[in-house]
Amino acid sequence: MYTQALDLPDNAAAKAAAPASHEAGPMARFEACIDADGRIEPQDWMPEAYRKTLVRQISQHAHSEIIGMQPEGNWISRAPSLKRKAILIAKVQDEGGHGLYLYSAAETLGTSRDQMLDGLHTGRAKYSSIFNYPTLNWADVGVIGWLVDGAAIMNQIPLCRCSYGPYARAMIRICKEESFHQRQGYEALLTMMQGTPAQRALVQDAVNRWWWPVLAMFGPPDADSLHSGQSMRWGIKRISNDDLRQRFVDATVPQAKVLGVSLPDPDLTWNEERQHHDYGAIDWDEFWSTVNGNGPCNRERLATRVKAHNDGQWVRDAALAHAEKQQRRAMKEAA
Ligand code: BYC
Repeated sequence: MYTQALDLPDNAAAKAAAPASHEAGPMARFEACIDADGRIEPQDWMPEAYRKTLVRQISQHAHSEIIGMQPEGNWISRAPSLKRKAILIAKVQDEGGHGLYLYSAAETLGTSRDQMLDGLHTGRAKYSSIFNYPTLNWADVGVIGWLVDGAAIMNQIPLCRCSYGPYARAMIRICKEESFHQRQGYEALLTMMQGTPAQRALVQDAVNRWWWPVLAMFGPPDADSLHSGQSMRWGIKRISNDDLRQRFVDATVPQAKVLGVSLPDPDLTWNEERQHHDYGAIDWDEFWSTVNGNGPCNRERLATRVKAHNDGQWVRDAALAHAEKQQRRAMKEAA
């Protein structure tokens, strides 16, 4: 359904194409590797700005995954059947796992997990705007799968070809899991749409509330996107915010038809000349207000996260004490 190719370039060939170390400085080798579509690995030299951009994007991404556990996690105890509960638990656990792969990928750039979490907990670091919206009814869980995970896959498949190796490799597994998430959401909604008029109304209500925040999730328009130009030159981002948004709209319109819901945009029409759908204006003031901490659930999300972290302190203390004990025992045996 979201079919940008997953083909990966031949890294050995790209590295071989880079000038040998005696011929060129590290910057020239880095640029040659990027130009040849190769992978930069943690031990390779890289410009500080490239490192900083990656830490920013990967840590924001990791924060989004773990904060993203909350809106759906709120429904685990209220899932309508054992089957739906089991699926939802697995999905929310997957999001936690994605956060862990991503923190690990960011750590290879020399920033510790503690530093990254401190940024999140003190409100200095960003996470995706979308997770600051509430999940008001059960259909919201299906709509998050269909639209939020659908948007995430659209954005993340190109990241499987990101120039930084550890991030690209983490994204391959994440995208496979996101694909399951998207399908389970769509299937849950199809089931509700075959139910009672009240169930259909819940789905339509959820679609009406999530549609515009999901479109904003791809980030500001290209003309206002601070980082896109440089990130695309470095092969971190492969497709611009607006192009991904357009691909998402084009992929989602037929899915909405099959589902039997309307999308809440009177300006949504097929443009024969462009061979794409036109769509209405996104409320960027609302987006920036949410990104800057004033969305409907920002304070609640952050407070829940900080509390979970503090409540888990004893687990980290116990794990450290256990590791120290094992190390002492190993040293005693070796002596
Ligand atoms: N929300 O120059 P731009 C998931 C910020 S998790 C908040 O275009 P860039 C899932 C941006 O950070 C989904 N902030 O930036 C989990 C920048 O601010 P800073 C998360 C946003 O980096 C659980 C400023 O706006 N996905 O799928 O080139 C359950 C200017 O933007 C947002 C990722 O993180 C936003 N929506 O492009 C279900 C994917 N958009 O840093 C699902 C990886 C923009 O200068 N990230 N900003 O302070 C990316 O692909 C890119 O970072 C973005 C932004 C497309 C998000």
